[in-house]
Amino acid sequence: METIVSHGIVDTYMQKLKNNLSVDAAIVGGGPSGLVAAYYLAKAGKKVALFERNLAPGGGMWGGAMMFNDIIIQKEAIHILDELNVKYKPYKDDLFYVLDSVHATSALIYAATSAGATIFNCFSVEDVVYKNNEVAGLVVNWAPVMKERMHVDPLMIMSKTVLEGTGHDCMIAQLVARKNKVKLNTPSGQVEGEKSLSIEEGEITTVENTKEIFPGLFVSGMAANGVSGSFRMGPIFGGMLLSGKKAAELMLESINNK
Ligand code: 48F
Repeated sequence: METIVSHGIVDTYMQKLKNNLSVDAAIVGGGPSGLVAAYYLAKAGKKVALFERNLAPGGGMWGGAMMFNDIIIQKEAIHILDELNVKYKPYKDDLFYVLDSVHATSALIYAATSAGATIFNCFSVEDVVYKNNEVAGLVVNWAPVMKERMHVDPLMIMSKTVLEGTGHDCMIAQLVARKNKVKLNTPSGQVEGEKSLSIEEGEITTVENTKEIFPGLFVSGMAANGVSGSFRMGPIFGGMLLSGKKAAELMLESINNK
């Protein structure tokens, strides 16, 4: 019995990993924007692998605001919740809706994986594969290896498109610009850095700033505003969902043209 259990896990896990060494879309970060992008890309029939360094994907969505575990979504993003079968309650004249953040976060994870995306948790993305002046994949390692700063070499995941969805730090965009001394598709050519909180503007610009910032590298969610120098917005998540959907649409176009 013990041997069967161990064999079952090792055999299927290795098969899953081998199947995802070359993908259409590699997503860094399992926050709401990354999860929604994973859902739409997988639904369109693409091979999608999402890498999340924490044990639980979901990023900043689980905790609501100051651990009051409810979040707000505006009506513009409700169609995404309906499609993903996420429950919500109207609030304030049907312009805003309230969601239980634990239900909503687990629903996004369930929707992405049910559509066929594979999530690798406890994986830290430490670099990108850079070929012919394009981002061509990810360099990954076990998150505890990175945390312990162990000197262990990584593995590579090749991908037609990469999504930077790491949230406030936008660490993938930072390292692509710094290490390769290249200009990103931003006003200064570098990561502009996030501004303080302003909900209305931040929610709009997070969708506007969702784009391809370097050949092969797309950006979504809070990282989109961090890269392009716009505002944070706190515990409202409609922009994150709309950004994930837009990222998937842009990536699909790019994948289909390759
Ligand atoms: O920050 P995060 O939730 O991403 P998001 O989709 O959503 C932002 C909102 O949660 C919130 C907000 C709403 O208005 O402002 O902050 O932009 O999730 C980012 C995920 O990326 C993971 C991190 O653990 C988190 O779950 N992550 C960050 N760096 C890496 C990573 C890395 N190098 N490798 C793997 N995962």
